[in-house]
Order: sequence, then structure tokens, then C-alpha cells
Amino acid sequence: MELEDFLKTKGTDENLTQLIMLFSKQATAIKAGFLSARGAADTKNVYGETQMALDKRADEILIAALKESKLVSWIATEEQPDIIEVKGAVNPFGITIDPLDGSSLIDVNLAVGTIVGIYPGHVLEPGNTMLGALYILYGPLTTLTYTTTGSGVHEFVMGEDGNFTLMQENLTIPEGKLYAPGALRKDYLPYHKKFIEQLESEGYKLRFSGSFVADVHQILHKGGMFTYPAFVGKENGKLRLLFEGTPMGKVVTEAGGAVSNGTINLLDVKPAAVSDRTPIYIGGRKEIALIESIKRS
Ligand code: P6P
Repeated sequence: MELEDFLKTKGTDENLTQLIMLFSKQATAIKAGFLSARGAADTKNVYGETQMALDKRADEILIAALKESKLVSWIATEEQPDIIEVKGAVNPFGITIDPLDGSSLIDVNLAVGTIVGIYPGHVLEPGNTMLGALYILYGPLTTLTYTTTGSGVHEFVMGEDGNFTLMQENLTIPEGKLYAPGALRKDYLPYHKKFIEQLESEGYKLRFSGSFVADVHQILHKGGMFTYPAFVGKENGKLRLLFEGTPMGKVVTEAGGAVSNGTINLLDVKPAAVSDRTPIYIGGRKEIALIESIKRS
């Protein structure tokens, strides 16, 4: 079944259907840049990170499509310093976008992706207010995985014609023993070190590619846990709350998993600014309960 038919069959809100379809239609244009626009641009983002030419290209493609559609009122992206207001929008929706997470890995042909959060209004609200979230993963296959609150998590694969057809319905995170530990071991804080050592003592296998969206996708399908923790000198960790932690946390939570900053459910955190960073633990409820228990003790 094709994505649009599936959305309608599930009784998805018409405006959300149009929005999810709009994102699905950008995948071909974003992928087209992978051959031509590799390498670093001569600019840095608000986090002081060198922007890859592809980050900027994907960002421009997505912002242009959203502005033209007038489907959303607010657009926040990891590549833009400020939230964009769309005048004359037909919906009050707010959107958060990491246009191309892991983009530096394209030069070594590893999987990267576009991450999207969908809010009923402005985006500086807790993730538990979200209407849904989705990500497009550009790997050996190009897949789109989406959730709308209470309606499950569903995965689609892009065909030669650029259309997405259903690959897996009602995805749920299984029990599994993979862990994806970001940050340097020498910089682990004591509670995090204890947590990682506990997983290793239970035989968890390390899988970490350097692409958050790809690593979380693997955990969603095989079970376990991804973490990019707070570490020495960075009590807020490296990854972004709005553009990485919350939207992927929404998908994993709707699939029966959980997401935390080590202390509380990450979806309960109200952002102070679009640029907020956060420690991230995302995966099975068992692993998330373990880190929160260790950190409390
Ligand atoms: P490190 C990619 O740059 C990213 O933002 C995430 O996709 C990924 O999980 C993390 O950074 C990798 O960070 O420090 O291992 O290079």
C-alpha cells in the first residue's frame, strides 16, 4: 500500500496527511545532492559546527517546500539561527527539522537522515505535546518512518518512482542487546560509566555509526539503547533536544520504548531555546529504567 493511501486508511488528519506527504516528496531532491554537493561548506551553524554543503542544500529544499505549501506556521531547523514564521499559513503547526543528521558520514558512504517533529503550534513546547514525528533514512534503502500520536509507528520504502510503499506496520521495539554509546569513555561521568559497565556485563553488543538517526533506527528494530550522555565539561551533552532527542524520542516512545535525559522523560522537558542540547538515552523501557535508577542512587 502506498503512503498516502495508508494515511487515509488510518483516518489520519487531512492536514497531517498533506504534511507527511510533502516531506516524502522531498527525499528524491535531497538524495540528488549526495553526488554533487559533498564536502564542507564555508560556513558554520549556530553550534559552531562546520556546515556540510548537503546540510545547507537539504535545509533550503525543505524550507522552500514548507513555505510554498503554507501548511505550517513555524519552521525551526538545526541549520537556521532563528525560528521562521510562515505568513498566511493555513495551519498553526510548528515543525522542527534536522535536515541531514550525520551528513559528514556521506563522504564515507554511511546512512544519514532527515528528522522531523510536528507540533500543534509553536515548537518551544515539550515533546509530549507533539502531533507526530517522522524520519527519512538514506541508506541502502531510502525509508520513511512516521508516527502520529496514538496511531502506531509505520515504515515505508521508496521505490524507483520516488513513491513510498508500506514495509512494516505497527512497529514495536523488541527486547535486544545492542548499545550505541556516544562520547569518549575517558569523559564518562561516574553514573554513566556504571550504567555502560552494567550493560557490558550483561553481554550488550556495541553498534555505533556516528549517525544518530541510523543508530536509533537500528535500536528501534533490534532493541537495546542509544545514548549520547552528559560528559566531563558538557553537562548538556552534544545532541539537540528539539532536532534530535524529541522527534526520535516520540517515534521510539510510540513504538513502546522510552527516551530520557537520564533523570526524566525527555518528552516532558520544555525547551528554553531552539539551540538547547540534552543528554539522550533512547531505546527499550528496561534500559531507560536502569539508567534513571542508577542516576538516582
Ligand atoms: P561523535 C552527527 O554529527 C551527530 O550529531 C549525531 O548524528 C551522532 O550521533 C553524533 O553527532 C556523533 O558524535 O562525537 O561520535 O562524532
